[in-house]
Amino acid sequence: MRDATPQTVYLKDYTPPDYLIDQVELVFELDEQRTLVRAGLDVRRNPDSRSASEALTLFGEELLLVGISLDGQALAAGDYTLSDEALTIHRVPGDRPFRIDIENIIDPQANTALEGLYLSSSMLCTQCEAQGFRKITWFLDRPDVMSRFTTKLIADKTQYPVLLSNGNKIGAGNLDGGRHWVAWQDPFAKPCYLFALVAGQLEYVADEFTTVSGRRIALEIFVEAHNVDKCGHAMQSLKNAMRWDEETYGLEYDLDLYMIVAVDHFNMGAMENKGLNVFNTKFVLARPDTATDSDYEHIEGVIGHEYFHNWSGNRVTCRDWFQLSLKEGFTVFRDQQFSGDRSSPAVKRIEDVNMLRTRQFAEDAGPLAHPIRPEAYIEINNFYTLTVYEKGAEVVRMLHTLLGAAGFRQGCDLYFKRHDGQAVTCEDFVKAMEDANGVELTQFRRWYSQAGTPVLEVEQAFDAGRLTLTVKQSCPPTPNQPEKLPLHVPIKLGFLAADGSPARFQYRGEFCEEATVSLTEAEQRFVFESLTEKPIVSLLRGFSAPVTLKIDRDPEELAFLLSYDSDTFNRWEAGQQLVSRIIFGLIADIQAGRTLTANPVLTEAFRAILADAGADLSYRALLLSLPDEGYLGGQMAVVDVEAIHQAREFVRLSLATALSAEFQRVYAEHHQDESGCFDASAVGRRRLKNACLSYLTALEKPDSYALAETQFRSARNMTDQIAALSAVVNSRNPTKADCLDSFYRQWQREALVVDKWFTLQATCHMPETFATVQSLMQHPAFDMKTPNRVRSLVGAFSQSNPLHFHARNGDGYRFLADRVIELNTLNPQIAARMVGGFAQWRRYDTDRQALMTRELRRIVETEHLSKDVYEIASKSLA
Ligand code: B3K
Ligand code: ZN
Repeated sequence: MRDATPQTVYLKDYTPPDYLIDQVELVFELDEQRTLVRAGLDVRRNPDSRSASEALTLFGEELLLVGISLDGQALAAGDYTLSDEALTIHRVPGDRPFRIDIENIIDPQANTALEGLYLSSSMLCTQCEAQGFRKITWFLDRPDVMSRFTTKLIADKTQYPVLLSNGNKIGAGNLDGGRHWVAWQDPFAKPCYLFALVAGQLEYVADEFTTVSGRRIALEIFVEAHNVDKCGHAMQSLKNAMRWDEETYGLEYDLDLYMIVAVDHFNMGAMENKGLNVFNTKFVLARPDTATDSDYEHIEGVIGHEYFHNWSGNRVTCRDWFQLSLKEGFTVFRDQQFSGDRSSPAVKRIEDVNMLRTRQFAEDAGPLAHPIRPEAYIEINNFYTLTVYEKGAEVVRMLHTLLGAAGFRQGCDLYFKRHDGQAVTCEDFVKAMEDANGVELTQFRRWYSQAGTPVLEVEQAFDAGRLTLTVKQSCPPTPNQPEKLPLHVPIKLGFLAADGSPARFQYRGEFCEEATVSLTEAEQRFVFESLTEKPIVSLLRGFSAPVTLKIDRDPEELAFLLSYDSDTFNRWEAGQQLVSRIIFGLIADIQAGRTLTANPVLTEAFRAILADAGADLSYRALLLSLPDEGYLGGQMAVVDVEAIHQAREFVRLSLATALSAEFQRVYAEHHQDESGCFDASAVGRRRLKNACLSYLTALEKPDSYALAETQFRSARNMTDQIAALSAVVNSRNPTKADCLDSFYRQWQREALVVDKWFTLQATCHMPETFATVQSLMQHPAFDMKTPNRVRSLVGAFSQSNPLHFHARNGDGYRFLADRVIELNTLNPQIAARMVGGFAQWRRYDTDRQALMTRELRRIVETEHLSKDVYEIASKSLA
């Protein structure tokens, strides 16, 4: 049990800060176990304060106080009160600015939560978002307090030759005892969550970027010496992002220096600290032989994301943490646009929607559902969710769809101009969109406050050249929101003629081939005229809204759309619907004990895809992909993990059997060594070929074993090597143990590749997987203090291996609960993420429900439970 019930924070309770801190002068005497922090704060009463109190309360946790003074006068013990979470000075001047000086000690080595100042390998680094600065010193740790920071770092020169902080370097020098100092100044006022420092033995790769107005910006990427050869792609990605933001949003970089530091121990992907991004190594390091094509894309995406935050997040920041989606949803939308422009917009959109529907829709349908602007939290770190990020991005995308690219850009221009240097709200963002476009978005605002995934049910009627679509919208109840109001939903649509060509139609008097209609009522009719024949409708093109679409279609109609829809998203979607429908039929057969038979409509559709010589090979690989087991489970009233797996494997095997010659031909046609080549066609060839390999593996035949083993042994790039190893591991290939062993020996010094080795085994569908996972926990390379490693084994098993995690005997559940309890004391944020594996317990049969809730209760009853774990576990049970 927790020691005390943790408090809930509510959006409705927001009040402006009573004090502001204009300037901060920080001095750090850095040491692994005993870092001394001196903070000088220039404080004044906030003219907008609503309180009459004379006290000043600063947040602080896990700090050892050395001394405190007000305007140079040391305070006595009776002048202030110290608690576990705050320092309150009873009386401070209300009528004039004053100065607070604090001295305190922190222990970075003991900090395994990786929040505040901590040790990663041998370097010191910080993570302050959301509320980590209070673990460095006492402060008004809230995003609406923005200050100018000056930071002086003092450390041993041999152990910490590189000393970095935000902004520009303003001085450096040597001190006695082998120590040195470096001072930094950030000219931009910022909330303390954007503060950062890094100290260590780091090498760096340098480049430069000339901005549109001709300013030269120094770019530096800092890594440990053995990683210097893996920074090229990150640097190029940074330059691409800088140019793209100028061209697409007219936004230019503002400091003279942009630094990125890659660290091994990091709770999430990366952090946008002003001028000094700190990154998980996973999103920086890449070399063709160590990183896959997807890794290359993710690196570019995350580098872009953090860079784009410089405007959407840093120059204009959030008033409070309930507004998180203001910066995250918007910035995810920006990074999605960027990645689409850099590769294939069609493929990028499908990948994003696939993830949203598989994972965010599940969150929206479960006990942790919340609106993109939540109304209450216990631990804000638990709200860095798929809903706030990915659904948040969909909401911004809908504004883009409704206002058009030009209108959206005008709205953004106004938003940045109006709010530069301010801490604002989601409301301010929508208001800027309205004002810049002269439109009214009252109903649209409900997307910010209403949780849950809306369902659209569509019926069609055709008569004398006129098609009527009747659309009903509803939204299932979510925690604390039993009733839902109709939302403003943009529906992009088009029609196909019998020969597959686009059918022209008239909508509201205008002739067109595609239209975006606005659904605003609970039930609404849309009429389309001047059609020469009854068309096939293509609805929700590009996935124009984050909703579940229900429309009656037979398999032939889906196959038709899969062949002809000109909308790349809907073409892929038709294939997914077709396969899903067949899989659900097979699941019913399995549950009723009937024999399974292959579906000829699907075989012929896949034959056509394999025969197609279309240019975008990555897209073709996606057309061949089967819906994820998690996505299929999300559509079942009671998830039957075994039947889903069996049915999906049956489809894979039947397709492989019926089309083995085609799969072999396409494989051979595209299998060539193009290591180091990352243009769209080389990446596409690898994707398509490896998709074929995966089907051929299902045949469990000596020649497919040989094909996988040969590719594994001869591969010179990680994409091909890991795809082949996956084929070997997910089959009865006799060389499995040997391949796994040789892969480990080859890559044991590359942490990120070793992570892949763990993940591959944790997500394997073969029967021995759980025993393997248990023995991997004892592997010398496994470490509970390294989040990437925990995610690669514990996270991968519990979140990406439904078949084995949900094993009937409950072993998987007990395993996860044990890990959560272990992590709770080491790293609450990571522990809370892992509890997520239980959140969907209501979706399973009663036996599994009982097993999962037992483990959740065991977690809730653990002594010294962190706020993070308590919130997720108790809300999951509620
Ligand atoms: N803003 C950070 C996330 C911080 C998470 C704190 N628990 C990374 C990002 O979204 O860019
Ligand atoms: Zn972000």
